[in-house]
Amino acid sequence: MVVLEWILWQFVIMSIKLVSFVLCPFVQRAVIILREKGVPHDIEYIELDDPPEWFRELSPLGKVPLLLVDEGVLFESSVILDYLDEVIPPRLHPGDPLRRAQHKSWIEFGSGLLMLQHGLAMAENESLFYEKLGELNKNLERLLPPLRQSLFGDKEHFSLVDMAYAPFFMRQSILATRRPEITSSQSAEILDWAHTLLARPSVESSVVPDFSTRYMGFLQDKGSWLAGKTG
Ligand SMILES: N[C@@H](CCC(=O)N[C@@H](CS)C(=O)NCC(=O)O)C(=O)O
Repeated sequence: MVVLEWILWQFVIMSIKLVSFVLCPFVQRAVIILREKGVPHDIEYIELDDPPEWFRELSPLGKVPLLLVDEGVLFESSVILDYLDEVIPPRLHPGDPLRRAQHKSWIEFGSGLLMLQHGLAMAENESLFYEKLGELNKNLERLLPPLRQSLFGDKEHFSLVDMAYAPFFMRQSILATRRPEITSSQSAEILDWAHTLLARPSVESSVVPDFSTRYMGFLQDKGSWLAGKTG
């Protein structure tokens, strides 16, 4: 049944293009679901510092990701995840409405964590860096009750929450190559979840091969204390 639905879907949706900035964690969420579901797609990379005119016209918020589905334009990574999950079997979001809504809530929380992480990575001096690390770690602890209650983080079932958090954990591990306390200060449950997500093929292949170098180079150019620390 799932295979039949998938074949029918191929005839219904003709083309999918993802508009991306190469370092964007929100775009990465969309790449992961496209890979998980085996959906043929094109990716068009743009520079956010100097976006093309067609992007300015299409993107109401001026942000990536955009998902172009035939003539339709989708924006906001969580909406893109929902859409692709709805139209391409198998469904990964929980069937139970309350649980599904809880997953959506935690995806929103994950977006907030990505913004905190960006603030940490961009901190221009040591004291600001440690202030931001404290704030991020305090928020990360909020993940412990739902993880302990198995609301998400099930190793046997990859979920949209997993897809939403994998880009965050990938950046945590890269940043920790410069400041190991970024990950060593995290709880074992969170590290265990991160480890599982980062080993997933769809996650490993969701960024360009030289992603770490590009990410660190971007931070250096922006004057990040962490990225400049060891030269
Ligand atoms: N809430 C949005 C966030 C997307 C976002 O912040 N994208 C960044 C790049 S990672 C962007 O396009 N920034 C351009 C800008 O703010 O001008 C989502 O989940 O898709």
